[in-house]
Amino acid sequence: MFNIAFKDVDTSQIVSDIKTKGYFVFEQALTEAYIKELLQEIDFNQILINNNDVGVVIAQNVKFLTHCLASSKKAYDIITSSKVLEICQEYFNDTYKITNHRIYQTSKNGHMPWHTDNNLQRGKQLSGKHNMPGLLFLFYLSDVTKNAFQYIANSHKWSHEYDHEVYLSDSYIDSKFKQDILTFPMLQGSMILCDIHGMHRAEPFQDHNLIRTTLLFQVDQVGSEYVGHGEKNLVNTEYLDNLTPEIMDYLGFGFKRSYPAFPNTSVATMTPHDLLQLQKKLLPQTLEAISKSIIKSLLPAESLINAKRLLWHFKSKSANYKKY
Ligand SMILES: O=C(O)CCC(=O)C(=O)O
Ligand SMILES: [Fe+2]
Repeated sequence: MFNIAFKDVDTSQIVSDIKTKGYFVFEQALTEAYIKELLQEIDFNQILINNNDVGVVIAQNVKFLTHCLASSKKAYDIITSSKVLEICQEYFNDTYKITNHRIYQTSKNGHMPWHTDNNLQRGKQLSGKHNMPGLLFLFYLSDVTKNAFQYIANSHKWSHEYDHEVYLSDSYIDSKFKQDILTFPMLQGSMILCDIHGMHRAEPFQDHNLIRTTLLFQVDQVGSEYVGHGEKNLVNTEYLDNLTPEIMDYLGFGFKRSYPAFPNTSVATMTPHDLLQLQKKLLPQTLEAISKSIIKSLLPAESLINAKRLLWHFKSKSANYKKY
C-alpha cells in the first residue's frame, strides 16, 4: 500500500510538522499498483438509481463514492492502516473518530471556496465551528497538476477569528493572505495531511480534459459534549479483518452520528449533460419495462410462473451440459 520511503518517515516528524506548520505532505505515499487496484473497485460511470447498494452519486461536476468503507476494501485498508492510526494516536491526546470520508472525482471545472473543516452541523446545515482537534487526510488518486489542494500558511493559528463565517471570499484572501497561499500540485499517490482548523480549498480550475480523483477522510477528537458529531459510517463487515478496540472506537462502533452523508444529492444535483445521458440510458429500459408490463397484463400469472419454470430448467440443463 505505502511506498517504503513513506513507511520510513518517523511518525513524530509528521505530527510535529502538523503541529507547527499545520500540514504535512508526502509525494507518492501510496504505490501505483495499490491505487490501480483501488480504482478497479469503483465504477464512476455507474450512478445509483433505484440500486440496492451503496455507490456513486453526482453533485454538479463531482462524482462521489461517499460510503467507500462499504465498497472499497483498499480504501478501508488505507483508512484503518497502522500508519494512519499511529499518526492519530500521536497527534490526539484523547480518543478520536473518523467523522467523514469519501472518494471523489472532479472534472471539467471547479471553484471551491476557502474554508476550514471544523464544522458543526444541524441536519444538513452548518450550525457553527468547533474547537476539537482534527486532521484531514487527503490522497491524490490521480496526478494533480491543476485543481491542487491549497493551504494558507499558519491559518490554523488564526482561522478562529472567522468562526462566524461559513467561507472567506477569494478577494478577501487575495487582499490579506495572497503571499501565504501554498499550492500542492503532486503526482498520483501523494498525501496531504492538515489541521482541520487551517484555511484551505482546491484551486479553482477549468479544463474539459481534466479528471482529478481523491480519497479524503477526516478524523476528529470528538469530545463527550459532541455526541452525534459526524456522518454515519457504513462498513462492509467482510472488510473487518483487523478489528481491535481502538479501530472499533475510531470507526465509531456504538457511537451516535447525526450528520447526513456528504454531499446531499438528488436528480436535481446532476448537470444537464449527465441528466441527458441518463435519459438516453433510461429510454430503452423504459420501453422494455412497458412491453413486459403489457405482456404481464395479458397473460395469466400461472402461465408466467410456468414459463419461468421451463426457462430455469432449460438454462440449468444447458449449463450442466456445458460442464461435460
Ligand atoms: O479536494 C481538495 O483539495 C480539498 C477538499 C476539501 O477541502 C473538502 O472537501 O473539504
Ligand atoms: Fe475542506
